[in-house]
Amino acid sequence: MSVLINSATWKQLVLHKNKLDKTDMKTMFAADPERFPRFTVKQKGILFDYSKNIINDETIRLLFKLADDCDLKVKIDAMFSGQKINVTENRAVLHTALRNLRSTKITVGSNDIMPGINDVLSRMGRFAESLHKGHHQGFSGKKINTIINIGIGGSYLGPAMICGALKYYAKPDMKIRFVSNVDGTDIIENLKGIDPETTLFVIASKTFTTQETLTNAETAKKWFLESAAGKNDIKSHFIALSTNIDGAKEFGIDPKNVFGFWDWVGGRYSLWSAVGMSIALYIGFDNFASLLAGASETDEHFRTEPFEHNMPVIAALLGIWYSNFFDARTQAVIPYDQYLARLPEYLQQLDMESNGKSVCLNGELVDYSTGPVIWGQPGTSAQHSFFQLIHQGTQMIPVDFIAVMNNANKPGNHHDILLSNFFAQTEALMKGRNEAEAREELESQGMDETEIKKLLPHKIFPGNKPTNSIILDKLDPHTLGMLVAMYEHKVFVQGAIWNINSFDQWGVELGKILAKQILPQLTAAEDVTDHDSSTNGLMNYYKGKH
Ligand code: G6Q
Repeated sequence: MSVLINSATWKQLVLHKNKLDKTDMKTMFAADPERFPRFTVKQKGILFDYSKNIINDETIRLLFKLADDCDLKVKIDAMFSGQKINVTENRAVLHTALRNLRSTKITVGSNDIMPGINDVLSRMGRFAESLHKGHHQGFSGKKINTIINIGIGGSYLGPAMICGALKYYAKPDMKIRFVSNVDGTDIIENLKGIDPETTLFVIASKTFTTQETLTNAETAKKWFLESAAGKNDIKSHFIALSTNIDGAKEFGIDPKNVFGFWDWVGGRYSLWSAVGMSIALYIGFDNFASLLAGASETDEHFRTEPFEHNMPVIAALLGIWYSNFFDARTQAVIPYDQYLARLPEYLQQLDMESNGKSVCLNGELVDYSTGPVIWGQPGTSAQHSFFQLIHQGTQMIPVDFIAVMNNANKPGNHHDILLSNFFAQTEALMKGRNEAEAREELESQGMDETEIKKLLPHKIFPGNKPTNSIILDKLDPHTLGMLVAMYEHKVFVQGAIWNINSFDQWGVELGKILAKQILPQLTAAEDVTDHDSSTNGLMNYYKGKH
């Protein structure tokens, strides 16, 4: 049995959960009018209400004790100070340094990394400004007005989510598209209607070896050369964001247009690095800097606030509470803001690639659940599809509800309708509807007893479904930076408690290797015989038919 589940605190949490099973949130709310202020944390621009969870003071006390038992504070300091906490890759984890806008010294080994970070940031700022002012032009002298970001995984999801969320802040006339999938449809469809004279291709790849990205980049280069310009024009239409400067040069990108970063920036944590260039080009460098400043504010909050007021710590511990003590296997994130439509998809990678692990730092297999499945869609649309299962299905699904107070677009009373749904859903999930309430409703419709008896079981909602309500004052770059960093640190805390490495991704690396082995066999003349019979059969079927 692992140290974690054998610990006194873990065992106390198991017993405590059994006690809480005898009551419900509705009863706890009725007994305590102060429950909302007691279980709410405010950080400038964000309110985090966790009162609609199956918790009481004792739960929180035990969860904080669990965090202490796991040396959470020490682990937080280790990350921020550049210790090599990514032990399987022997790397520091310092995406927080990328937004250390006060430039306090941070070292990796004996090197202060801040001068390098600041140098890339100012190069990014200069490039973005020169493009926006029309100094950096396309080969025919026209202003660039279209960005095509080519990248996958961490070199795609962060920038795509942020650009979608901050569309309101886009530079006038600037368009952005993202190509990630190696399926040729992705690039072909995204090149439709694009003018090569006014398009900048941003090739984002930490390693600059990723098959999908390089294939798409080559196709883009071919299209660019065929449709217009000469080889010499590549330098004004292709830039690279990468730690592999030589790889980018080899592709043909002008070294002046390669923006570097470092191995201590994990792919899924890279939007704050040069990988954020597409964001800066789309919304302006000042807004990108505000995004960093927002994240930096959450970093300070996370590093310095006691656990009682620490949003990422509380969010993480609640997740542990449900994953490990209620056997909740998934967690939904529902933004009630259309601009945040891609947040769940971004969080899927952040959380599932980080904590989808089953081996502890000491190499032993875990004997408890780790990262849950993360999923979601924007509300209110989601209410009309999968909410049924959250209300009345057999699984417990904790939900993060996210709303924006001052929405940018408020035709008529859309925003009040939107938010009334937000409040109604969290309340309904908590309260449910008991038999008496369901009966009353049916009786008020004039139904006879036989019909009521038939329908009643279907009309009862168990309730007691946990939700967090996160309300942003405004969806601006600063607040978005705060929110995203909050989720990053939540994932970190859970990894720290589960004693896993949240910063490697050997599963992703395996996929990269396997596909490369199979590719040559698809074009070879002879039948494939060296795999299992299913894989051989499928590959030979494909070879014979295409
Ligand atoms: C993220 C992962 C992975 C990575 C992609 C793209 O943490 O490592 O999603 O971002 O595989 O890798 P490159 O940026 O190296 O092309």
